[in-house]
Amino acid sequence: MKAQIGVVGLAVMGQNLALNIARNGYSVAVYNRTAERTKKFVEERVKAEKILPSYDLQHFVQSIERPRKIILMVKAGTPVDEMIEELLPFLERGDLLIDAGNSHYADTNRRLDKLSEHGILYLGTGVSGGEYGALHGPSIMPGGTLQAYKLVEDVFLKIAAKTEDGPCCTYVGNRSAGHFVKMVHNGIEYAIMQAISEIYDLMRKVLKMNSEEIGQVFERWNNGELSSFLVEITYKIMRRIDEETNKPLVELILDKAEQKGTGKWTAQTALDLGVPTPSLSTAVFARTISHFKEQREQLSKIFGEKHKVNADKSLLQDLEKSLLFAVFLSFSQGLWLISEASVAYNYNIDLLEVLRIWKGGCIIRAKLLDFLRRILKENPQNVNLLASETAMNFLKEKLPSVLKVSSVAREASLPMPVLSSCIDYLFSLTEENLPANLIQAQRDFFGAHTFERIDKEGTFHVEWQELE
Ligand code: NBP
Repeated sequence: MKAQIGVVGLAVMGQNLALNIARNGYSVAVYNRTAERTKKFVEERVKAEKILPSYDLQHFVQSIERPRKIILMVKAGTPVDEMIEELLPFLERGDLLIDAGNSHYADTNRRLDKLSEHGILYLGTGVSGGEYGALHGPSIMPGGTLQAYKLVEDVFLKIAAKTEDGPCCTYVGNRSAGHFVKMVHNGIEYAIMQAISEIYDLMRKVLKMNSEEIGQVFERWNNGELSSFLVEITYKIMRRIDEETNKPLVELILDKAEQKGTGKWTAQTALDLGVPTPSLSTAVFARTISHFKEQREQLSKIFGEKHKVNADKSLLQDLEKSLLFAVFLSFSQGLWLISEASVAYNYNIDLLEVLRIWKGGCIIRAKLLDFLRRILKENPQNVNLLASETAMNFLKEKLPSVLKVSSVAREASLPMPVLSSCIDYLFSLTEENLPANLIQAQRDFFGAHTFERIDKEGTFHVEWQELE
């Protein structure tokens, strides 16, 4: 008997995805570069599932029915290229490779072109939800040709998370559209995580709340408009007690945030495409700054006392609104980026569908997505959600609270990079006249870069200084 699908790479994601597929009734061939990992997986986790392990790549490929569908769940970067190189001699025209890791979208385009020369189909597929999602239902974002997607549509729809709006999987678009959308998903994830952390910081340092109290607030918020996976895990984190010390574990964790690259790629891409995503980008810098622990320790001594400000728990309702404000603007910046990329790269992405498949399974799933979809439905061509009156009213209603929180944070010398960037983003985009006229004059002064005028057509340059 041949397997209906194959999975290469049996680390956390690959194992759970293979089990998910098998538990949905498919037979799955599995292979991992290091045989030991495959053995352990089969011994410890496989029960009644139809999982066929292989310890030889040729045997693995030949154990899958044609046209073969093979999911790569290996580390992003060169491992994907190396795996493709190794698989290629055993593949036949019409077979399909699915890269389900967090590959850079430019790599996906390159691989797609190379494989198409060999008649091999390729789907760059974003998968979100961590190991739990991979096992119980992730959000799946496949991109490539529709023909390739159709070969695995039934599997993907079955294994994906389900919401009242259907399975959290859709054909995202052409070429690397799936990996692009997953990249921006992660960029938004960085910003929301940072915003939550900023609110937490103010609660503990200014409102002097302990982790248990903070957890209670996040739990309450999770029952309201802020209901989301990231708020849910935050209150659960607040409650976890370290067995050794009997202290809240979060208080014992070193404040250095790691990153694997998708947030940075989002920021780089936004700069390349000229789309403003300040909150997504600043969230990456916030992680970078967190790494300078020693310097921060030294400089905090030089700076002196902080956090002395009068504020009471009535600020909590302002914090809730501030977080909603930041989450909304993080999503809207990410969506604008996807929308511009869709045009620039001919992805043909349906943003409403993207928001629908983010509703379940993925890390940024949130109740707010229904509101975003409502706004987008008012005008599906809208690249910038702020153009909607509904969105603007939502933000303006939150603004007094946001400004209050920002002012308390400033007075306490507490950094809130994402919240601050969201305020400036809103104020900048709603400012008819920005001081960019002065920047243009400065550029022309020292570099003869020219400028346009508001009172007549054309490009102008003046001699600002006498050259000897
Ligand atoms: P890792 O990203 O840690 O990768 C480990 C896997 O890659 C192992 O199976 C390893 O095989 C294999 N591998 C490596 Br490393 N180099 C290889 C090579 N040159 N040839 C073949 N195989 C190679 O695993 P993961 O955390 O399961 O993530 C898999 C993908 O999914 C990544 O792209 C990741 O970014 C993405 N992702 C992860 C999560 C998550 O929560 N972890 C969530 C969403 C997406 P070995 O056993 O022989 O070393």
